Amino acid sequence: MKILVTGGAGFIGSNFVHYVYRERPDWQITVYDKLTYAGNKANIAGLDASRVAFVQADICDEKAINQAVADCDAVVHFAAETHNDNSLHEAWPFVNTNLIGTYQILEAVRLNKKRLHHISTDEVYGDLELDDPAKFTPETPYNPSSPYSSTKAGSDLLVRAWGRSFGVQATISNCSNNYGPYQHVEKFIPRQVTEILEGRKPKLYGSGQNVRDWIYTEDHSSGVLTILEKGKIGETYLIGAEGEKNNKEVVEMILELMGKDPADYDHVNDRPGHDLRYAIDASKLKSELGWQPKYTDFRQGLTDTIEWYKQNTDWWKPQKAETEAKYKELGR
Ligand code: NAD
Ligand code: TDX
Repeated sequence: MKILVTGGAGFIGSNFVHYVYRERPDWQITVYDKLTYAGNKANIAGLDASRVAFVQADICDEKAINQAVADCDAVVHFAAETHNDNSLHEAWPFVNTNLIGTYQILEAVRLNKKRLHHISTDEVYGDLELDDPAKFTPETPYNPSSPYSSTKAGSDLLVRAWGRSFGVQATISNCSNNYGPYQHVEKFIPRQVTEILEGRKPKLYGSGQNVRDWIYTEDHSSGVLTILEKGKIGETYLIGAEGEKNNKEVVEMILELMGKDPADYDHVNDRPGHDLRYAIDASKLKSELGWQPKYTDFRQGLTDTIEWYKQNTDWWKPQKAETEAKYKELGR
């Protein structure tokens, strides 16, 4: 088996590469990544070059993606612009990569008759009220809020249409908020941990009542591998680990685990259009494909993640000042 992993030098993509490298020792992996500000070759350093190849290219580059797809058995498509705050500031890279890039991948898998697994997000479903007993299911209507989530929703719809109209052999997964090693410091948990490590206070948007459904990234990887191997073509699976927490609780837990006063954080400007709550019902993936998350102790996962950022300052320091300068411009 030879897989092409787009966005394999980013946070979730690189964790997936490490996972497959370990779990499927006879597979060949090609990482295809443009290395935007969010991509880092160091994320996949130390892997045997006879098993893991790297191509630096853009998924919007028709010729390059076609060549790479022709040379593999299956594509796992992680590459995307992924940060909501950036999408509110400048939407074009999101429209370009998430929509046009996914279109180019669909055309390449159609021409070369390859299997595709498309990675998406729970944000395509919009948000839930805090007291809503319902969670997102594969039947929930799409209702995205931000330029980021609307372009991810559009990419999912392209995949569905290419499946129905052209017989492209594709599956889709929509996962909840990931955390773990190699996550860019622009995202919520790494931002707070590294703010504390640099001697500043965590920054909570608005009241902090917004709920995210946290999953340790290795559980996302095992879900994706399960769908790639056992998923039914044309189906959508939701991946989540029943990890609902509001942002205030998470900030307080980070402070406590780092030996600080849990009340010692700043309230900053809220994100415009800020989704209130996400929650995933992953029962289809569990009952039909037998998947189960392993890392469901959030406190332990957070402890390990904090430790990783403490041990890997060389990895995150180069991104930190520029990221905070961008936030300063946005008043967040
Ligand atoms: P990330 O921003 O950390 O990494 C994205 C990667 O894609 C980077 O390596 C970047 O260089 C690459 N990339 C961006 N544009 C590209 C292009 N035009 N051509 C080639 N490569 C390009 O993202 P992430 O958080 O790891 O997310 C990966 C995927 O998972 C995305 O599709 C995202 O929508 C989805 N997802 C993320 C989460 C989450 O919590 N982070 C949750 C659910 C789904
Ligand atoms: O400094 C912050 N303070 C804060 O309160 C930051 C950066 C965020 N937040 C809040 C906003 C959200 O409610 O924390 C929550 C999580 O924020 P992000 O890490 O930006 O994630 P989110 O917007 O929920 O989207 C994430 O999950 C779904 C990923 O970035 C997406 O790529 C994924 O699709």
